[in-house]
Amino acid sequence: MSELFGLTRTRVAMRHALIALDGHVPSAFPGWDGADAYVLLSPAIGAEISQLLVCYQTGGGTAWFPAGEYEHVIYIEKGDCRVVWDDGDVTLGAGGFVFVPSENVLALHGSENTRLTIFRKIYEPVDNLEAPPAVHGHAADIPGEPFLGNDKARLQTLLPVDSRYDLAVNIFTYQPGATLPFVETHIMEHGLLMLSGQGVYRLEESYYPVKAGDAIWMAPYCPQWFVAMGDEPASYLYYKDVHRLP
Ligand code: UGY
Ligand code: MN
Repeated sequence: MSELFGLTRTRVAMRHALIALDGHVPSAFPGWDGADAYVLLSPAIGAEISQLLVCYQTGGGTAWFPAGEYEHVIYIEKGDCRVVWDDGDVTLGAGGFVFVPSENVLALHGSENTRLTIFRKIYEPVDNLEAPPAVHGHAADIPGEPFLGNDKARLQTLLPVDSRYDLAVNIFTYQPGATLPFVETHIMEHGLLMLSGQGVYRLEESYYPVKAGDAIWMAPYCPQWFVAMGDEPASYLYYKDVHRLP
């Protein structure tokens, strides 16, 4: 229907955006092979960070990033990927994640039909604080903590809670009917990917039906709220900038 009548749930506003699957268009980057990149968020929309969805083609392929001021967090949604950087190497399956510090050449060798999300951010150093080391793990090994006491809304914190890291990447899982307990308004920015289920996201003054596959951008101070709806839990992966003075 969307092709016929020009309809989409995608909405791009000044301080938030909802990017639905039906509008995705791939970018081609030099040296990438067998991997389609969808740049869902970037400074071009007003965000501080970039959020890329990478889908590997038949036979698999390679995505890569040159060394520089950018740090990366990679989360494997489906399939598997060997992640190689200057002095590290890890093979991750679905639910696996890795943080790779800035100043590393990064190569992502994915197998056929692998889908992964990358958060790409300029690292913010702090005087007398050493740079954060690489870290990897699996979401299944990280317990979901009740959010503000609500065991129907659980938060998994993938990266160490350690002020050397200037970003957090979390997974929030809600049972049907569970909500963010209040409308949050905060200085931190979010880039978000709906991993499963569905619900309604409030972004500023608008309420959007959202479902697995959708990406969302919330600029700093974007009022935000969520309710999970339907028969299954809803979960989303999101980025947040942390541990740095304004
Ligand atoms: O960490 C957060 O700010 C989170 N509670 N925000 C959100 O889920 N929109
Ligand atoms: Mn928030």
